[in-house]
Amino acid sequence: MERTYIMVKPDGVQRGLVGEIIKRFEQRGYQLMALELMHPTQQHLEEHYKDLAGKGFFAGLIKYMQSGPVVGMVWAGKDVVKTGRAMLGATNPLASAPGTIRGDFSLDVGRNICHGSDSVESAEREIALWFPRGVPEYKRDISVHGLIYE
Ligand code: DAT
Ligand code: MG
Repeated sequence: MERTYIMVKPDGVQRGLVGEIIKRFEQRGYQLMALELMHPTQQHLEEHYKDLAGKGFFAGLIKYMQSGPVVGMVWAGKDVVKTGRAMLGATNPLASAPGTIRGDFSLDVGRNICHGSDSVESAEREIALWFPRGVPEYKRDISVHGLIYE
């Protein structure tokens, strides 16, 4: 099963949106594989966002991401990377459609409350970074599985 890394950012945690974000992935039919509230170091965040290291907003992004705990999650299921991004909405919340997480709960690109991996490769890299002890698989009850997948 495809996996993605979803993270509630410090603003989302402070605003009490962790449950709301979990709810949306659960009700869509995705399977929760890992979940942890974490206090990442600056170095860890710089590694997570290393592709953006040259950007003017990088320092501000890292500072914001270190302003409080984050909730990291691994979700699994059909096309979860692309669908997870669609559920999050556009990077800039003002361009996010209502009904998306960012489109329903945020306004500024620098306070967009959640992260989602942008490809299967980056998902696996991010899962290894945030859950270095590994993420064990477990089978969902076959009758539940049959109600979600044909
Ligand atoms: P996404 O989080 O949608 O994958 P990204 O990977 O390009 O977007 O950027 C990571 C985060 O960096 C993004 O969620 C918010 C911040 N960011 C991106 N572009 C920005 C900009 N132009 N100004 C300020 N912050 C920005
Ligand atoms: Mg990104």
